[in-house]
Formats: sequence, structure tokens, C-alpha cells
Amino acid sequence: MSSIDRTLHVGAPNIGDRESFHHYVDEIFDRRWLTNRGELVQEFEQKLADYLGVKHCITMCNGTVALEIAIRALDLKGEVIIPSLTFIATAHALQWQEITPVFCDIDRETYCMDPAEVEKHITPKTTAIMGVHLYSRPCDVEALQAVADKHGLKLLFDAAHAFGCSHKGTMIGNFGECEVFSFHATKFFNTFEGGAITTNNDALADKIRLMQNFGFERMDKVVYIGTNGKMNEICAAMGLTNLKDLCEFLQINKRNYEAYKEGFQNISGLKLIEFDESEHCNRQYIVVEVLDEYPLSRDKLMEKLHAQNIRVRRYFWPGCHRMEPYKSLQPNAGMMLPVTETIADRILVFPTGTAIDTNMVSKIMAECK
Ligand code: T4K
Repeated sequence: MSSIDRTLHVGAPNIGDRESFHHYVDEIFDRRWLTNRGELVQEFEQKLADYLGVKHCITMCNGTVALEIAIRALDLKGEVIIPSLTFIATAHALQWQEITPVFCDIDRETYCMDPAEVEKHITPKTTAIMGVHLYSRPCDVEALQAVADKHGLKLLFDAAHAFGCSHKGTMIGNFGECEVFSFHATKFFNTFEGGAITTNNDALADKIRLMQNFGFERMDKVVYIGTNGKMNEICAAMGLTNLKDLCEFLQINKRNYEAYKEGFQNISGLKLIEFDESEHCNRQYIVVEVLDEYPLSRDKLMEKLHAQNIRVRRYFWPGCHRMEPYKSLQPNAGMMLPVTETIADRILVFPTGTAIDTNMVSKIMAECK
């Protein structure tokens, strides 16, 4: 019999207090108001804005549509510089609007976009830089802002991995022109599906709100091209429920991370991601680099763990530039991405969250030895 008797998934959802959720659902049914800026969405947005210390938080149906709306609201065109080591949605949100994602290499330590590399990709067509705070670790925000300012570019962030994280004491959500969160089921804080755009810019927030709701300024009056990016009341109910348990989720991820850290210390060749302990951090992904000195290749280790019901993932191998349509459109992109390619070939992500306890971490460690 395997030592793990149920399948352990990366991204198994954290689920807050069920009674609280059921209570919200009853309220929704009693009010007969299911979507279109209902009471719960408004309450949720206010609570998120308070938590993040940001002026505006506009919730969305998911993170990808939120990215698309942010890109459109900022009037981006031509080319936008992004990392390749990210979920494909970062690139697709641009390409979907016929904007070319230009892939930039990452910093060896943080795995986030390297500001020194960004400048090499700026052309007359570049309109923006979109950083990704990968695996809970903020980009070098100041350096990216300096590059953006120097070249008159807009700066925004895909913050799908960084809800509840801070940079130099300020919560992620406050940087650049705007930041975009995902509250997908697999994120440590989820609303089933969902997302949000946060900004401290009043005019941009107004535009995003219009674009999210077909461009309606008020009943019967459309002033702008828009889409349907609205969050519904059930998702807001999940968000409000999970917000109440946020501290617990954070603590559990910290506890699991510490257990992994202890375990990986005794295994040569598996290098665990590190976090700045002075900052808020969600520790959403347990990311490990499988080094040459480890006796198995990354893929062989993955196969071994899968056979034991431990569903580790290779997020984000092979990098967006090696997936379609980018692979065909930009066949030589990899030449400028040596660090990305090295990291993408080594990375393995382990399960965490409330579905995992330290006992299970020990069993996972035993399988890695
Ligand atoms: N930007 C970045 C940097 C992102 O990481 C993402 C999303 C986005 C933008 C876009 O945000 P959204 O539009 O999604 O809001 C998953 C998620 O679907 C995706 O949200 C997430 N990033 C990405 C990193 O992971 P897949 O294709 O790997 O999903 P899937 O179906 O393989 O499931 C992932 C794992 O989660 C599996 O091990 C199973 C487990 N799982 C999944 C679900 C849905 C559960 O245990 N329970 C569940 O309910 O993309």
C-alpha cells in the first residue's frame, strides 16, 4: 500500500467556514439578487480594498478577464514586455487583443522579471511592462518603475500569486498603474472563480468599472466599449467567507512551508524557494528546484511522486514562449531567455494549503529521499 492514501493536489482549494457560506447563500436567495453589483460584491470589494490599503478594488469574474480589461483600460497596444515563466494567461490576455507579448528573462534568485533585461526588449512599439509577482515573491517594483518612467511606458502587474503579500511593507495591489489578482479555486484565497483589479487612480478605476459592465454609465446609457467581467454574488459569498479565515490559511501555509524547509534541508539537490520573512507572504506555492546533484531528473522525480498519489506540478514549464501561438510566432525567443529555460526545466511545485498537514509533508519528504 502506498504511504499516501489519498491524492494530494497542488492547488487543492482552501475552503472557509461552511456555515458562514451557507448563510450568505440563503441571504442571496432571499434577496433574489444574484449578480450585477449585488450587496455581497460591494461588501467584498470594500473589505478587499481595506485589507490591501488600496483606494479601488473592482472584482471580476476571473483573473484572465481582469487582465484583459486592465490592458484595455490602459490603452495598451503594440508590444508589452512580460516574463515567459508565468501561467499562459499572462501572455494570452495580450495576444487576445492582438498585442504582442515580448518575453523577457528573469532574475536567477527571485524568478521575477529582471529589470536590467527589460531594457533590451524596448522598441518603438513597446507601450508597457507587465511584471508578474511569481510564487508570492514581489518583482523589483522600484527598478521596473524606473525603467518604465525612463522610457515613458506604463507599468502594471499580474498579481495572481501575490494576494496577501507585501513589498517593503506595502501590500501588493498598490503598485504600478494597477494590479490584477486571481481568486481561482487553486489560489490560496479563492472565490471559486474570480479576480480583481486594484488601483489608486480614480479615473482608471472609473474606466475599469465601465468596461467591466458593457460600458453602461447608467441605465440605458452606454458610453464606452465594454465586456462582461462581473463577479456574481455566490463568488462574493465565497470570498467573504474565505476572508474571515484568511489568517488561518496564511498560518497553515507557513506551517507547511516550515515543515518542507526542514525536510528539504536533509535532501541534497532539492532547493526550496525562500521568502523574505520580514514581509507578509502567502506561501501559496511550495517551489523546488531539482538540481543536477539530485539522483533523479526533475521529470523522473515527478513520475515517482505521481505514482504515490502526490500530484506535484511543473509550473511553469516549458515557459510561455515554448507554447502556441508564441512558439510559432517567435521561434527564437528562447535565445534571450537562458535563465528562464534553466529554471523551467528544474522547477517542481509541491502541494500545500489546508488539505495538507505536516504529517503528510513528512510522508512526501520520505518519498523524495
Ligand atoms: N496569471 C497567473 C500568474 C496565474 O497563475 C493565473 C492562473 C492567471 C493569471 C489567470 O487567472 P484565472 O483566470 O485562472 O483566475 C490552474 C488554474 O486554473 C489557474 O487559475 C492558475 N493560474 C494556474 C497556475 O493553475 P491548471 O490548468 O494548472 O489547472 P488544473 O485544472 O490542472 O488544476 C490545477 C491543480 O489544482 C490540480 O492539481 C488539481 C487541483 N484542483 C483544481 C481545481 C479546479 C483541485 O484540487 N480542486 C479544484 O477545484 O491552471
